Amino acid sequence: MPQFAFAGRSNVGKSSLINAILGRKIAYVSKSPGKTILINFYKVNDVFFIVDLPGYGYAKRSKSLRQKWRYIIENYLKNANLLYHVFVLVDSRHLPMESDLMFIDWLKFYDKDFSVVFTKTDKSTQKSISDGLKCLKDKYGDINYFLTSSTKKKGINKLCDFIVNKATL
Ligand SMILES: Nc1nc2c(ncn2[C@@H]2O[C@H](COP(=O)(O)OP(=O)(O)O)[C@@H](O)[C@H]2O)c(=O)[nH]1
Ligand SMILES: [Mg+2]
Repeated sequence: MPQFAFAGRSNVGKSSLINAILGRKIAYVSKSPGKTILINFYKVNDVFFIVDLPGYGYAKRSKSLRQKWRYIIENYLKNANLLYHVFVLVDSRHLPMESDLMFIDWLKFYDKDFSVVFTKTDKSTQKSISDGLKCLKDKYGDINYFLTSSTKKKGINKLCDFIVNKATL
């Protein structure tokens, strides 16, 4: 079955977004970020998998944990032939960070299709969103992107439609 992966810095709102997409509280919304480095797979209607990649860029994490993270993610990206698309979550209140750009560079290296998902737009401004978008476009050219708020349930349907379309193509 096709897989759709979600990645982003710890605390970016990944678990909340996955829960909003699934319409259920399955992914663990944490108070202390950066603890898990497991890849979670959620099967949706026997049609596709939502893949929850462990959060990156958590500064307080030890070096050995960061190395484990890298090993797990790179192995997954290298071997996941059924990975149709990767959603890279970026907090819409801030500019994309070095770790976001590094992750996108990896996706390009492994030749994976991706979209950027700006999260927490309910707490953001038009200016910071367009600044973030400009930063990404300057580096990667035209990119596919989504604007979402899990709390306000904004942009979730569009994202779901995109996934279902690709999954059933
Ligand atoms: N305002 C706002 N807060 C959010 C949104 N999504 C997540 N959060 C909050 O951001 C924090 C981290 O969320 P979580 O989903 O656990 O992020 P993860 O570490 O990337 O999985 C939590 O306190 C959430 O309540 C959103 O769309 N809007
Ligand atoms: Mg999480």
